[in-house]
Amino acid sequence: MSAMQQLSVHPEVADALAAGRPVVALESTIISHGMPFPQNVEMATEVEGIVRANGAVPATIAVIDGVCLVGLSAEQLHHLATVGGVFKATTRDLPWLIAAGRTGATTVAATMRLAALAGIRVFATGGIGGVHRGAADSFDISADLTELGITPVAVVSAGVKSILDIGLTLERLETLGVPVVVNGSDEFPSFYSRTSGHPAPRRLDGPAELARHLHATWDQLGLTCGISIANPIPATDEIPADEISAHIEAALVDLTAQGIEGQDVTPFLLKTVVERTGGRSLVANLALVRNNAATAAQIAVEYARLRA
Ligand code: PSU
Ligand code: MN
Repeated sequence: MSAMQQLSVHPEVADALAAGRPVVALESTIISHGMPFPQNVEMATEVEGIVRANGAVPATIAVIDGVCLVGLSAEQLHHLATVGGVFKATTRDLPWLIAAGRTGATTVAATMRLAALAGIRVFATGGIGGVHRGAADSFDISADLTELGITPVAVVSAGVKSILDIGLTLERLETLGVPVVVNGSDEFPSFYSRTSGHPAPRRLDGPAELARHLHATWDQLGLTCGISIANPIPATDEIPADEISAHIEAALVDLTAQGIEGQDVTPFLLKTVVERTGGRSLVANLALVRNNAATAAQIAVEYARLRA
């Protein structure tokens, strides 16, 4: 059985791909483990609309009852946002979800892999995983980075949250051969803030230039890696780095105190930061996801033009 047979591609998405029209993949861990209900389902629905308004077809990716879905119906999206016991799934979890017939929300890594299998090249999310602080002892490095090294999908994010070690994450991406390009800024952004103290590894300005990078990477050079596109949060929505850092430090203390480990680490930190900022971080999170969805759709439109 081929990989494609375990993949259920929504007809609208399949039609767009067959015709070479732009499609943008969206992840589902942000829905089930990244934001509380009902903001999660509102965000997911709104973001699909933003992708459409910018000329591309949205394809939210998840696994329901062992079937890998590329493009969800409104009912499936609501199911995923509300039902209990949804597994957080990275790439290595996909075979288990299929074999056991279970339901899982896909991380950046698993979403990239399923998107690539379906033929989707552009993906919008909030933030990517990376090298955790203290990774020298915990070895905790997100499989998102591994996937970026081997799977040809461009991931538009707002950079890396300082719950992670941003400098080590950038080092790891360099080692893995992943291009890291910041859209319209000379500094790598840190999710809530436009700044991080780390310079942009590379900079390009706007969707047309970014689409040329996708074209050069895959079509002209034949590289097989992913691309990390960091899209800084709009200035009007940002939370200054020094304001958010106290909350992040406190969340990290909570993490250690409660002995949270493994794949629960990132969801715990995301939830704790939301609680500690009294929801302010959620407002910024929503704003940057909207911004990334628009940018990703514009890149997908320009890239489809280059390949036509
Ligand atoms: N960072 C965020 N928001 C998120 C995530 C990370 O700011 O929702 C989610 C994404 O799905 C990402 C995953 O792929 O967490 C990474 O988890 P881990 O660190 O366990 O690899
Ligand atoms: Mn981890």
